[in-house]
Amino acid sequence: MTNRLYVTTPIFYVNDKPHIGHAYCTILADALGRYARLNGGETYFLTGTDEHGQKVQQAADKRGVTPQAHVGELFSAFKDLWPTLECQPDRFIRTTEPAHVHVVQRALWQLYDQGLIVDRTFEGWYCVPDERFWTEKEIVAGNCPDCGRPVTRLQERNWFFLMSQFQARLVDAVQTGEMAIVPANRANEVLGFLREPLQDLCISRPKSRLSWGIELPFDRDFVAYVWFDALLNYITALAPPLPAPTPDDHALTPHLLASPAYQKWWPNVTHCLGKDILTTHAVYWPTMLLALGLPVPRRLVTTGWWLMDDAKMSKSLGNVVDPQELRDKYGADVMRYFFLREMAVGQDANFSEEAIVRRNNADLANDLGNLLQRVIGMCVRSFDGKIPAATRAPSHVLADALAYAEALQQPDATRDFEPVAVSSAHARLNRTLADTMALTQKLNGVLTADAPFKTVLTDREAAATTLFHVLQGIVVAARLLAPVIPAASAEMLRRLQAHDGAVQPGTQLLEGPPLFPKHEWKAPMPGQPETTPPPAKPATETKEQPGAAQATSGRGLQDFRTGEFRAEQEPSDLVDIDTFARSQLRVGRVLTAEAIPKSKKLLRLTIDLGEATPRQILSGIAETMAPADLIGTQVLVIANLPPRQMMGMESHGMLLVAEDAEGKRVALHPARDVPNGALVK
Ligand code: ME8
Repeated sequence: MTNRLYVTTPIFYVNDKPHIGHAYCTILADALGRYARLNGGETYFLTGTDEHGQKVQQAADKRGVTPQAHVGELFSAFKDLWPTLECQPDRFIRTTEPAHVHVVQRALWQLYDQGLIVDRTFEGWYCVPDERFWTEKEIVAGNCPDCGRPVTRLQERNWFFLMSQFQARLVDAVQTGEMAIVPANRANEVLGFLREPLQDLCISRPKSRLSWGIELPFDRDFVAYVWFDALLNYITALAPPLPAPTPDDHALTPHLLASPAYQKWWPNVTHCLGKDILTTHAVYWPTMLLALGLPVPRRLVTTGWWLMDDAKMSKSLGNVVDPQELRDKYGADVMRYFFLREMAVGQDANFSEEAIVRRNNADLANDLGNLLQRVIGMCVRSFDGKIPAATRAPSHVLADALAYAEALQQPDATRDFEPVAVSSAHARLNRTLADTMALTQKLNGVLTADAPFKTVLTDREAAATTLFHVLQGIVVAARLLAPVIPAASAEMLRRLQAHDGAVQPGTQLLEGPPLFPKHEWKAPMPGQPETTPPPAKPATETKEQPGAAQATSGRGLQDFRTGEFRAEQEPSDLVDIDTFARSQLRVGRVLTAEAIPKSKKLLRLTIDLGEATPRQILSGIAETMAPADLIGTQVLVIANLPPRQMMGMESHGMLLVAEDAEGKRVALHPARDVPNGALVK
């Protein structure tokens, strides 16, 4: 794995203010960069604004200002937002910058010289909002297949990029992984698209129709199609500032190849993009590069959509959430954690403030913030606020947590486990976060099992040993979470006075207020019926027994321990072992999980049970478990039930769930990874 990462976001249209879809892309790219640096890499992070084209011109017209004035006022709404969300781009690019305009004009002129841009008269169906032509076959009942709005018949002379010439080469780049597309099912989508003959791409717009764009250097009646212009931003950022092309000097490629920044970063590029702009990035962009004699992008990370009530959040639908408001309410760290934990990269996820509050209260306030607060509190009460020394062998529970912390920090994956360095490098950040938070849960479990607050009265050294290691475990968690919650992580390390990733016995700990205040969920819209707040994960711990909730994971185990479970069994409930053995309970890994349209309860899962093909299993847990919580995890399944029809789909097995204290269903996982298909006995 190379230790360099050039990470980009799409450049955002400045037709309106930023919304959380934009914030998500930028936070994802920023976090990928921070993880790469955590893993010892060097990074370059590019974002910016897409300032030409019809959408922007229309937005300016609507406001009664020139496009120049419009973009000049609006680009800073994006540029200034990112630092407030702890995003640190190395370069913010605007497509109206002269350096970019010159790159685009040079690319156009070079391809024109090479005979790869030619003029043709063309007739087709045009979608005004999307600014693109569609073929007769592509349109759906007179409407744009992309946005669903009506298309108009248009005939005009235009300039075409001979994209079709690069079809075979592009298929090869996708099939061999030369251009990796993440997640892999998106690569299949692109290959499916490429099974049909690739059309040439209209890359000009007559000025009579649209004047707000970059003029074609060889035909002043036209401006460049906004996508041809916008995609080139990714290499403008690596080129030296080039002068406007002239008849004597108008190529692009030689300047790029001579640029040290291009040589350094281009081989390591990762473009983050939404699934709605996959074709432009996976087809137009690599063919443009191939035509220019340049390598295709190394990797495309394709993200899903944030949905509101199962519809895409978008400016045109008017259901957008303002990232600034969220930041003011919850803080950048909580927002970043929510976005990256709740959404499995590539899948859609439902956005709700209720879900933010749930994540904040359960994961950040309880599992992480409370843990820190409690351990420091114990050291203050029993060790003068100093870090105690570990002089004893750790208990089994502690040793298990320490081994887990070690495993998380390894550079390479094993057969059963992906450490943070690997899952984050593959952009599986929801996994990265779930795995890291599992460490905090284990550390909470250690406090419950070792009970240093009790043993300190009878065996001070044992208590000191536990506290030292738990403090050290928190340092590991804080470091591994730093790419996502940078401010809170830095504050944790400050309170623990940790340097170079280690705590030092004898050091004075610093106390402070809770890092993640709990929030109460209130219904958002005035006028809407008040929804009852679901209580946040119950704070079951008491002063005497902190962390009890984690260790006993609900009522079942506690009852079982006390023997009540067995005592309550009626003889008629008993099954003999042979009857039980006829149920095939197996372990499988969830490959995909998604909501089913029109169903509040069901999730559609595909689960690898170690068989030739993964099974489709429908499970009624959509109300209490998010797809991102399940994807990549191992679950328990009854594998020998007859197939069952639900919502017009077949379910080939049943997911085993248990109800929590509030009667909400949660999936069950094996205590550690086992081979897929393993029998539960
Ligand atoms: O497409 N959830 O810009 P854009 C998640 N200028 N992501 C969302 C989203 C949502 N609800 N809504 C939008 C453009 N996005 C071009 C890009 S790049 C050379 C040019 C994402 O401002 C969307 O998927 O319309 C896309 O990736 C990004 O926001 C930019 O959208």
